[in-house]
Amino acid sequence: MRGVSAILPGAEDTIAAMATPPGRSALAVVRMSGPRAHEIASRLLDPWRNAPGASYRARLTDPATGRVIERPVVTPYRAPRSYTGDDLVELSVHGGHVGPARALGALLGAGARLALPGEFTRRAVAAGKLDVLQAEAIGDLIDAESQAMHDAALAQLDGRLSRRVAELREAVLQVEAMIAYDIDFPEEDSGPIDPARVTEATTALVESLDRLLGTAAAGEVVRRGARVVLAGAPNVGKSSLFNALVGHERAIVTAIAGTTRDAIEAVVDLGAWPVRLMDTAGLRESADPIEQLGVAMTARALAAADVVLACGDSALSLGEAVAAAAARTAAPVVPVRTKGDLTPTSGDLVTKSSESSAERPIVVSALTGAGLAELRARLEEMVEGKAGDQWRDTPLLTRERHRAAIALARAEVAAFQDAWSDGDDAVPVVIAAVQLRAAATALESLIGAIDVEDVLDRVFRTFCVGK
Ligand SMILES: Nc1nc2c(ncn2[C@@H]2O[C@H](COP(=O)(O)OP(=O)(O)OP(=O)(O)O)[C@@H](O)[C@H]2O)c(=O)[nH]1
Ligand SMILES: [Mg+2]
Repeated sequence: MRGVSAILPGAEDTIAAMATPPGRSALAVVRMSGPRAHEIASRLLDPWRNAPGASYRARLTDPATGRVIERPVVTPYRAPRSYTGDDLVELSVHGGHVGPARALGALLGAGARLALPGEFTRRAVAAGKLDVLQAEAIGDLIDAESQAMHDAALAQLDGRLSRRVAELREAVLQVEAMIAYDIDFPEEDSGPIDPARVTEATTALVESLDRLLGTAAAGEVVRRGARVVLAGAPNVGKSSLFNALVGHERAIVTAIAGTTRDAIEAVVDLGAWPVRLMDTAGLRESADPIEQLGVAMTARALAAADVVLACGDSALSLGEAVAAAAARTAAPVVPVRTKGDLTPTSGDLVTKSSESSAERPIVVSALTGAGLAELRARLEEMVEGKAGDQWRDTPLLTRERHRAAIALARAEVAAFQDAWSDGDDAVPVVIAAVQLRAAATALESLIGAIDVEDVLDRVFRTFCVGK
């Protein structure tokens, strides 16, 4: 199951790169991997000790001049016990613009080649150290913008999703094995396997695939953040509330109705969740073509929202905002009563006992900050609700590539099931079996158990050099 058997282009090269970004820092890491890594290190480092796992201090010399150019801490790794599976040397040097570049230059001058983006990790995949899902997880760990994404990536690196996909693939293979008799002896009435057992197994398989597909919504929220849209009539204080939630004056605020013309986005962290907060143009009929475009944009933002904050500064405008938002979105709408410092709210906000907490407006003031904590808490709750609560315990589909492969496998298994349950005059079992094979292949492409160069190219294109 593990490993990609393809011979990697340039696999015989010894590659080197900085593993940390350039700039002022206490330390920087330069690494080198490949068949000549130890030989090159032995020529440049004094002393050179090939004792895996033991770091030591050394002098690094310039191959051209023989002069000492750095004082790195050296960590040698011996194949296959390294990140890439090849011989590998890590140099921990002083940070800054010059030292790391000179160290890397020395390695390149002595025969190493500059690594391509993601080439270290790609070698790890080729060596069977990681499967493709785990390699993607490493990219996600680096790119994570929220704790939730980081947690999901760690779980994926741990192999949680890989194991689930492998189990599903195993289940497909089992169904293939069950129908093998019918393929070999099509004349026989029924094989040693009761057809009902095949139906049972495929039904369970479709259910499992559906469950995994069901995590894609949470995965999407985890990856790109929940879209929370502020909407309401002009001048009710949407931009002021937006600024208060973002923490600085991001959007223009004036007493003139129709100030905001564009949808403005800012990312805020809400507990573990990333939230893309969006301020919009006030909803109203307008003859001004610019404002009309803004209102159309608001409508699009509402349609794509995960949660809507319907804002109003009076009971009337709030009611209208809720109705206008609900007409334009399928997302849950939270009523937010703005400018709570101005109007006494007790009169029009007496809550009916029948109102659930989800319907009760949250009273806020962008001016005093009152109610903001409650609003954040409610938002966090709603985002959790959108993402589902099972996501911490089950593997999560965080990429479209994952979702598409599982959806394809599901469609193929379902098509097989249809053909199978149609009985005698149905599609011959040999043909139906092609669908099972396609399902298995879709699952295999996810973990990279088969040669899928284009999949690998796509996965590694976005990596940084040095990973
Ligand atoms: N007293 C008080 N005034 C507020 C509050 N929030 C907003 N305002 C005032 O209300 C007016 C409109 O505020 P904005 O935030 O620009 O309102 P908006 O909903 O974004 O308006 P448009 O962009 O025109 O749709 C400004 O004069 C703000 O100072 C608040 O919490 N308390
Ligand atoms: Mg505004």
